[in-house]
Amino acid sequence: MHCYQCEETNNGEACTTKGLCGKSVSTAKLQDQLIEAASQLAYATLEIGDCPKVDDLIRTALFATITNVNFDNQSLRQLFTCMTNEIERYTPDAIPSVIRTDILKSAGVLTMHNPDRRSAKELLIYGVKGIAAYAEHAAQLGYRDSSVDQFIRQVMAALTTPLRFSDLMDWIVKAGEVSVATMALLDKAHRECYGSPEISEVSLEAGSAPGILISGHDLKDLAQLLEQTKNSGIDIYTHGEMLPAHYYPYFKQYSHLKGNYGGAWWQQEQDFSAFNGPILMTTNCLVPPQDSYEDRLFTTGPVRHSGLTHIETNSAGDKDFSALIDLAHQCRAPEPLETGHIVGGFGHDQVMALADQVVEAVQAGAIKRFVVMAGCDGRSDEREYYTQVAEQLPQDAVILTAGCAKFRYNKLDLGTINGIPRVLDAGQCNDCYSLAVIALKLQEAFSVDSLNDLPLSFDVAWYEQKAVAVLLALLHLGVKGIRLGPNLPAFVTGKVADILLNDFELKGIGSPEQDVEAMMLGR
Ligand code: FS2
Ligand code: SF4
Repeated sequence: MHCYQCEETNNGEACTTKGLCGKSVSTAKLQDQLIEAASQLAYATLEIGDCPKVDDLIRTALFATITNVNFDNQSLRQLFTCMTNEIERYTPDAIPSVIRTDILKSAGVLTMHNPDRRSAKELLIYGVKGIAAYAEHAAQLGYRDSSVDQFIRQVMAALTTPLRFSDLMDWIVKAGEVSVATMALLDKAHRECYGSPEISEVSLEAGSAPGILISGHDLKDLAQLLEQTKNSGIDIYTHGEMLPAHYYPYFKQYSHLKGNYGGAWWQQEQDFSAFNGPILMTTNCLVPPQDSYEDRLFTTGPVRHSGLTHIETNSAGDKDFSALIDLAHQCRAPEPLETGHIVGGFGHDQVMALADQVVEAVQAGAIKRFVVMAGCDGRSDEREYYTQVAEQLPQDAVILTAGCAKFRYNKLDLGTINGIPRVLDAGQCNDCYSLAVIALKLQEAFSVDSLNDLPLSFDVAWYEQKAVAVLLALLHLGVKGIRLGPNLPAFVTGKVADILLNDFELKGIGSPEQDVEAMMLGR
């Protein structure tokens, strides 16, 4: 086992015995094999043109290997068998046992010996995993972009061939472009299905009826759960990355969508224990469950853990949540954790509706700087940095956020500027796309040549591979000088680090005081 794909990797180097996320050696091995099988399948099918079945399989395999998604060896083995069967179908002359031996031999990070090429290869794979996850969410809603699927297949196929360092860097650059396109596709899917996010108050209070808690990123699962629990006497609460669902007009028709419960993903052990009712995890981030709520925790979609009940999709593409609903009727109401509400819903359409106000506030000097503090949250105490930055930014700075990073500061009372809240939450991590659209609109409004000429700083928190896709997207858009923390990726080393740090001026974080001062000076 050599896994260093997330920010919490052991000692900032690699998890080699057991993941800090809970991933076992055997799971890590199966996931490495799935990545290799995805490459081989991509290679075998490169010439067949559009093939949703193959693309779905490759996306599913990539998504299953993202941090905190799949801890279930049995399902990983099944997926591996599906992939090898498909490879055999498209390479009828090959001997099946040879295909499998090849995959097992080539799987794993350390099979690439050259450290620079290894770093570039892993950066590329992690970016593609993030792209695959966002593309999968869009596909679930019926939105596909064959150029995204083609890219995933081409890049995975290319990884089976001997690539030079410069080839890998070219693919990485292209991945940034495709990442923007994929997030745009998902943004379109979400807005067309559920309306454009709008300013919304989200309650943090627990009601007296039993509830079901839904976490992860999949809005379609939420839509089906809300429909199936209408008039049932059960309240629905969102957790973690499902919080932004409250910003969509579509979900407001359901009065039993009660509010948001708890904090970011890594706080789920305490939040799920206190919730008392059933919990549905629709995607990452799953933490291996505690006994106190294991029998109330269900998974669906890409997320799985041995011992947990998994809700499958039926042939009509629907899911039956009656097991959760029946259980909810037998459970107590959630323990109250918090009071009050939070405000969010600043997707690009909503911010553009406020554009005149925003531009006026900048021109009048009431807003001096925008600081993008999007990304992920995580367990480490170092992430307190983001709370302190939010607190220490002067009153004329506005924070633009998306992703679960916001849980470090979205409940602070940071006030407003001319009626505009100082924390503008666009939504989930994929809604970083909204932040890019907003930045591009600001560039237009202020007639500057580049995003880097705007009063805009980036202080991004990362944790898993969707954040890598977002980072590549920002680099593709020409953003320079991004602060990335709390620690730079362990997989970024040697020549890759040189390019990111020198050409893109990527930097690590310092102390909150230093960084706030530097950002306000545009550095
Ligand atoms: Fe947060 Fe976790 Fe959103 Fe990441 S809930 S770190 O996988 O996808 O952001
Ligand atoms: Fe370690 Fe992160 Fe890999 Fe889990 S995903 S094994 S914590 S590096």
